[in-house]
Amino acid sequence: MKAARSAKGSRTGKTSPARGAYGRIFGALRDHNKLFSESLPLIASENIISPAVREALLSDFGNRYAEGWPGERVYAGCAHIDEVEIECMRLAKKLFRAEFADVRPISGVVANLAIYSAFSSPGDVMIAPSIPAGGHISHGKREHSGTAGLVHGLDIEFYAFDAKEMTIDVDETKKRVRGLKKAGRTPKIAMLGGSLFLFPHPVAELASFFKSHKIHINYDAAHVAGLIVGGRFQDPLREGADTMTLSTHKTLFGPQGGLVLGSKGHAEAIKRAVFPGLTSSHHIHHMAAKAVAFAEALEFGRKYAAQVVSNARRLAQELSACGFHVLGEGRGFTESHQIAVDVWEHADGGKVEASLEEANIIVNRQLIPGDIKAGRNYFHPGGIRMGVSELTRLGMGGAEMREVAELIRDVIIDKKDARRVKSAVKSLRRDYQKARYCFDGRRDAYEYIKLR
Ligand code: DSN
Repeated sequence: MKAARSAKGSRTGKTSPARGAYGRIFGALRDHNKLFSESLPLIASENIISPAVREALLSDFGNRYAEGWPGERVYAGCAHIDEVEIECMRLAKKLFRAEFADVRPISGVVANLAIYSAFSSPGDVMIAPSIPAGGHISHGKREHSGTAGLVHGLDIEFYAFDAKEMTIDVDETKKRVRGLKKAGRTPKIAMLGGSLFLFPHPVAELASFFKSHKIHINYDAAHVAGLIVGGRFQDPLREGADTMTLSTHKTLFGPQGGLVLGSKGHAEAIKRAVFPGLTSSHHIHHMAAKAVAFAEALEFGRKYAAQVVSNARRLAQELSACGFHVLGEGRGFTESHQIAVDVWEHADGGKVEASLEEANIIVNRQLIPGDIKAGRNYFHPGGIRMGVSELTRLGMGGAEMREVAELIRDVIIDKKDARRVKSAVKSLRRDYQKARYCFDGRRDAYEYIKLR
């Protein structure tokens, strides 16, 4: 009793600073879960995990090291870790129909760095999408603190982008690469895929051209991996990509983590890059949780991906009907989980993001094609981006997408009081509290689980 009291604070009953901080941390964690259970989470790079994936994340694997490859670890105690990691690799290869999978990268950025390290040297050129054309920060230039330039010393050139079609311009890109070759700067890597990603990239159209220039083709599937698995997007490894990188938690079923896929011929270079190059601990609890998420994707991925794409298209149509300028209209707005809206006529993307947040609608501002030329920057860009992966995982369908579009209109176009919209958001969310498309959905998705 005495010990318990002194752990809490002094005999005067005052709370110690440490105990106060401890309490505040748990308070914020609980509040966060509650906030997300009452919001419309529309960040395109996020999703909710199942109770089973959460359970794996809490396992003792998170306290261990397993450097190396299953069966060749440099630590003892790895028998069960090996068992799970072998299963995890088997599931990843099956899902993506790949000969080789390295499940150890701890994020999509680390997965991309593994490709840069394995297939290029500092000073080499990489061609990639610019940020307003959908590129990810890990594909970026040194002067923008992009990972490829800053960390691996790659010299980045951008694809030509067709803003009307919202995809890479094949003919102009070929011209650019020929020009680079003439200047003695043939790219070593072509990075396809990215972060603002409405329509498939022209992998098949560019693959033989790149291969004739001995350019390694990597496809960053971070955003669309779950759609690829579900057969609802393109199939980059069949279309000519040499390797594929991804994060495991956007349209896949989480947890946060990375993955590299390729053929047997790429295996040794990638393995060396991942360990010891880029990881010591590969966050083994995350690896176990990836294995669980991959099993869920194998079982439920096709149904889920079909609903995601259908929801995204419906939300885009409803937003357009509400008066928003939704990008990609000529192509039906989207073929992925994402929707991009040019909001400049209402306010800059940063302000729109903040106004929606007041009503518990969570989106992110987005640089869109034309923004840089117009002098806009990331804090005040012309667009916002939304994704429907999480709402779909919660079981929402077309009718709910219409309600979501109308709530966004209420805030941004009709300028209704955010508090009234927030209460409508909360009531829409009331019936959608469990992660669907999983084996065991007993607990609510955002339930705060107290172990103390
Ligand atoms: N930056 C994240 C995004 O696309 O939202 C992903 O890493």
